[in-house]
Amino acid sequence: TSPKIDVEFDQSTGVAVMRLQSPPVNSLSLEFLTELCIGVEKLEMDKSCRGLIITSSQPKVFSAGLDITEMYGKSPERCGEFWRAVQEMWLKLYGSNMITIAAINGSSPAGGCLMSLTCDYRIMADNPRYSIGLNETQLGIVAPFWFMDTMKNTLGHRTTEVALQLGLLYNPSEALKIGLVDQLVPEDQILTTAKQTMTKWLAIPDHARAITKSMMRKPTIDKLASNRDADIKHFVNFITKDSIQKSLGMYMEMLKKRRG
Ligand code: CO8
Repeated sequence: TSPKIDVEFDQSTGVAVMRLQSPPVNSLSLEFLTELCIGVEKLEMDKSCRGLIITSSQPKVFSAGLDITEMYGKSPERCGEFWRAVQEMWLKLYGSNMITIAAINGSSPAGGCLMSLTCDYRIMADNPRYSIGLNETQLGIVAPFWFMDTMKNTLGHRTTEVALQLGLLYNPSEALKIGLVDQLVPEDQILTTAKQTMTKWLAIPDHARAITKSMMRKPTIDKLASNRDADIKHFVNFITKDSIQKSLGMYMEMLKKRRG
């Protein structure tokens, strides 16, 4: 199968651009997550790489979030393996020493929003058709504590509480207003803006910046890192329940119908 991630590393700037290219909607399957983690790990180990820009090569969509088919009708073992990969992605990105910028050039629900939230800075295309948010409750599922924590660290408690209970998806200007993204630009300027922003962040002594980032995020990361097995068990128990499987099935039907 063709690679789901394209990484272009510019030695002269120390900045890598990672393009998500898993048609149609960059949903996060086990295979996709595994590739993504390997890609990030490689860059992380390369001391000459200081910055990472994440964007999508699919039209209209940054990432549709977790691949729902990975959570529907699968064995508990497979669900567990999948969830470990989701954890791994979050731990790698949220804990990255690199400067990370999300260039959100399309819709970014649920896991796509989570991926954006792990970055240091978010730039979104100002297309009112695009939306971003943690919409889990709309699928009848519950965002795990570390999804919640990541959003809370960005938006604060009150806004997160409302956003999560209602499973709100925000258009770009709403997202900017609540701080879910940091900047809106016309879509064709998203990558140049991300590179310009990166230049500003690169001007700060790397060691001081990276330690500061790590100090800010460590308590949140430790909470999952020291509880991974319990979190997997909890996920598998939850997702394999008949009632939850039924909700997911209905949601997938709705996605397909909406299309026709
Ligand atoms: N997983 C699998 N397939 C998907 C997903 C997905 N997340 N999203 C879309 N698809 C499929 C569609 O079913 C459709 O398939 P088909 O061609 O067979 O009909 C195809 O991709 C294209 O989708 P659309 O026609 O809808 O494409 P659009 O460009 O119109 O819209 C969107 C793109 C906005 C991304 C839209 O597809 C959408 O809203 N998708 C659903 C996104 C979503 O709700 N994701 C939530 C995933 S759950 C998650 O990430 C966190 C779960 C935490 C678990 C906690 C449990 C304890």
